[in-house]
Amino acid sequence: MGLLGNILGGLLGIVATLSQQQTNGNSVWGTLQSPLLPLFLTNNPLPNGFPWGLLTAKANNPYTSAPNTGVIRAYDFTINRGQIAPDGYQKDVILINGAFPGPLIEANWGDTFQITVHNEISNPEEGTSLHWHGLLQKATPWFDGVPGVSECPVAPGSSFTYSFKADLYGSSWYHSHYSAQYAATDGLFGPMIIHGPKNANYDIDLGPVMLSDLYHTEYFKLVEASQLPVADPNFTPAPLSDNNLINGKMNFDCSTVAAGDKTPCQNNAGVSKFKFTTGKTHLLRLINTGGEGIQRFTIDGHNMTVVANDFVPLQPYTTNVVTLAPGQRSDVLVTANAKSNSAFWMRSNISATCSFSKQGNALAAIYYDKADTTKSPTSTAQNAPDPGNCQNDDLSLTVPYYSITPPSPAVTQNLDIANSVNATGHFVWTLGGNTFRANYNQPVLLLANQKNYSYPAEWNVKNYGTNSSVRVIVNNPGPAAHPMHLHGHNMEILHQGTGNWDGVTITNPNNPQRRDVQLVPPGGHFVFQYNTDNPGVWPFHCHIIWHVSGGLYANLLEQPASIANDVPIPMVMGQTCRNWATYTNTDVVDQIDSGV
Ligand SMILES: *[C@@H]1O[C@H](CO)[C@@H](O)[C@H](O)[C@H]1NC(C)=O
Ligand SMILES: *[C@@H]1O[C@H](CO)[C@@H](O)[C@H](O)[C@H]1NC(C)=O
Ligand SMILES: *[C@@H]1O[C@H](CO)[C@@H](O)[C@H](O)[C@H]1NC(C)=O
Ligand SMILES: *[C@@H]1O[C@H](CO)[C@@H](O)[C@H](O)[C@H]1NC(C)=O
Ligand SMILES: *[C@@H]1O[C@H](CO)[C@@H](O)[C@H](O)[C@H]1NC(C)=O
Ligand SMILES: [Cu+2]
Repeated sequence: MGLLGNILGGLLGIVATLSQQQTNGNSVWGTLQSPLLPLFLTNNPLPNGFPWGLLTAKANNPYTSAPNTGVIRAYDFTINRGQIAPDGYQKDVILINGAFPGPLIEANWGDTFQITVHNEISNPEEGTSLHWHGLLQKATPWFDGVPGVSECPVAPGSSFTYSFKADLYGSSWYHSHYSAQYAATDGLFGPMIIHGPKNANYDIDLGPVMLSDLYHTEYFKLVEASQLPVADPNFTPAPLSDNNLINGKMNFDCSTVAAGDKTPCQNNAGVSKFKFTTGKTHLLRLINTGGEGIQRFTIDGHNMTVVANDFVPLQPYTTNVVTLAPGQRSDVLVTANAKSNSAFWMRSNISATCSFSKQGNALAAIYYDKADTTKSPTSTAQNAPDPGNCQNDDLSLTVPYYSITPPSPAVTQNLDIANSVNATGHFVWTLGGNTFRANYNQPVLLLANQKNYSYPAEWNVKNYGTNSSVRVIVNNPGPAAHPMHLHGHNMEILHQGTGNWDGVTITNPNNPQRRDVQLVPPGGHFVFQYNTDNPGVWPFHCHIIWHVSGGLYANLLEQPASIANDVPIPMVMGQTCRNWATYTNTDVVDQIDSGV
């Protein structure tokens, strides 16, 4: 009958056979004890209502209006190795404060995050670095968290404090940007929520709903296999994920474990549970925190109103399925309009045509107030067949709530996606003609700060000088979809579709969709634009771990003279590099991939 049949048929009960500590360590995500948001307004009420005062999502430009609240949101992260069994199959992980998924960081728009990271990864030791996905990091490009680009990695045994403004509002996540540490559910990620003006009304903020593919093998081994010469029989460019998780939980069918694999495995480890209040409208913050899988999210018996994509509030629209590639988010509103004793399945399926997975269908249970939480829901799935085109919702549907018309661009360039086999027989991805490889000891931004703008080709730096705006055309003739992520900006997505761009057509030219990750379909293209108001070195890369490990990455250098002249560099950046240099003097770092 298979895993899903057993769960859906109620044969495997909804009562977990493992404790929350065994599956997720110190995390409470996915349990009925998980708190509603915001957490801090109850702990730490603000004196005069909301700190953004009279600013609204409709009238105020989010890129220039962030208040300066003076409030610091401080968090302390200790990172070390551990062992948990998120789906019942025990695996080695790297955890933040012992929790998988990691702890929430939460702020009001205009607050300052201050996050101290203690790298206690040992046996073996590894560097690390954390990226705060989707924030602009204006005037703080040093704290973007990309090793070999904005910082040296945080050396084992060292600590580093990231300090940056919550400059946009909405739902996002933080994750390690060191090699593929965040993914394969080695664990290094968690939710980042910033409260700001609303563009739609709701009653209850249910918080993050993190969707992630799970790999039972540790990232290091998988990345190693993806970086072997193509002729090597063990070369695996795209390993299959083993399972799919909602808030770090799902059941696994241990009878499918390979013969000879003696890893402890427990059936029916437990799925995530959510509470709905009858008659109320709930905000769910959907985040694809996975490494490869494109998720198709539905809730049985309920439609969803999409109110934001990434950090961009939208003119609300209704759908029964939301598609999210790694790195992407959607805020959705769901009204609990069924009977008060009802229960429904929440589902997230990894697209079978666009991604690589063995068991891609995740389930979680939603219980209305009077429902029996010890019983499985018996609801029927939405009729939402996968179109198999590996595309986000049509750009004509996704209209930003705050309107911005892009100017005629100062410069237009192609950064096309391709792959090849290099001189030593390795498979590499290229973006704009080059494959990328970081040098952990020489962050590009720190050199730019010293007015050094000549770099090795493998750092793939595109220098846009003082151009006031940049338009980038990304043609993707190959057979894979790529979720392309730009740091430091929201991209204005001018067009996406199949074939190459016609060079003319723009969807909603007066107010195109903006977001920080956009899917480019196989055999297709997308075109984006941004204004260069943020001096820095901004990564532009695919968010699929195997692809970015294989070099599908470029550095977009913006207003280089201003980096050197206008953006004061904290001295701690130099100290971090000295710590890393000291560490690498005595320990050889096995950089098995692009490094990011
Ligand atoms: C979802 O929306 C569609 C289209 O508006 C509508 O036909 C359908 O009845 C809605 N379903 C639910 C459960 O509200
Ligand atoms: C997800 O998978 C389930 C089980 O195969 C199926 O019933 C459902 O229709 C799928 N949903 C989507 C959105 O593909
Ligand atoms: C080819 O790519 C692999 C993997 O990135 C790298 O280790 C190797 O040095 C590259 N070979 C050449 C000749 O650049
Ligand atoms: C700039 O940095 C590169 C990479 O480290 C180095 O090779 C080059 O010599 C530097 N140029 C100057 C002028 O210092
Ligand atoms: C604009 O960008 C192009 C492409 O990188 C570059 O060649 C040119 O020098 C830039 N122009 C200015 C004024 O910086
Ligand atoms: Cu990719």
